[in-house]
Amino acid sequence: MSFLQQFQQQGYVIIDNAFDSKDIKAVQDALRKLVIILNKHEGTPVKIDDTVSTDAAMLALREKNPQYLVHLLRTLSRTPEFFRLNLQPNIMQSIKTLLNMSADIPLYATNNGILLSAPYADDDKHPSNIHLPWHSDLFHNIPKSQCIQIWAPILHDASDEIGAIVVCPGSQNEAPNIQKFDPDADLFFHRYTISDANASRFSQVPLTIKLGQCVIFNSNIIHRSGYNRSNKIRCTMVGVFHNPDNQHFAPVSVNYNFLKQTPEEYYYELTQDPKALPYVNKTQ
Ligand SMILES: O=C(O)CCC(=O)C(=O)O
Ligand SMILES: [Fe+2]
Repeated sequence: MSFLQQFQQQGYVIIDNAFDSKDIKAVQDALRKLVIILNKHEGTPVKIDDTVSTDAAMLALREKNPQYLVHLLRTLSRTPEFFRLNLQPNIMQSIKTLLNMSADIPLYATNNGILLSAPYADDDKHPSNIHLPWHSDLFHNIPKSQCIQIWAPILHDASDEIGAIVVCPGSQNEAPNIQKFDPDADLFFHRYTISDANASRFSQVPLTIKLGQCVIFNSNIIHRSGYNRSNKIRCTMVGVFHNPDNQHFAPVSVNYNFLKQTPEEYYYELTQDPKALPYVNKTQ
């Protein structure tokens, strides 16, 4: 079966040697440096020397405050080291081939970032512990856009133990009809989900891929996070790429959520202007 046929039938393909190993190492080194910097600004730092793995350091910081992992994943997601890895030319080329785009049309990227998942705990719904239930990304996307997603591990191989992404091959045409909408669900953990009963009508395949491999998948395919049963942090790179040469395409604007102080709070701190008071203590 050709690359294109597999994508059309199964809804995903796995690319071998998708990344330059130097580029993966650069992201891993950047993550470690960011952990050390974050720890330096913590009032009572944890011990991080050469004998302490990046996982152990992240878990120790998370123990103090789960929000530290959110700080880390958001910071790493906007580093040049991450962008270089996320936008590897050969992955971009494969995406254009799968979207039947000519090479000179630029792709448009959304949702590009890093997800961190601590060892799985049933009751933990903090964004430092991403564990997504069965879903497709049809409604977490620019409506009707012609697009495609990537997924790759960047710290450890995506083993069964650490929780490889699980997909339902061939489900990409069914997913639009079976989404459940929960307006109260945290957007981070998906507002549109698919029931276990619907997912179990398909085979469920964990994509246990190695560091250096990358999955490209149809946004409509039914998938979920794997359970992280290890004592490590699962670190995943994701991204969605759109064909802008499509009548339904429209770019998005992004609202920033400020993790510490908001600009209005800072303005109030400096000026005590009462007009800004209603906006104080709104930090998410
Ligand atoms: O990495 C994960 O756990 C899930 C990622 C996912 O659902 C996605 O990339 O669309
Ligand atoms: Fe997803």
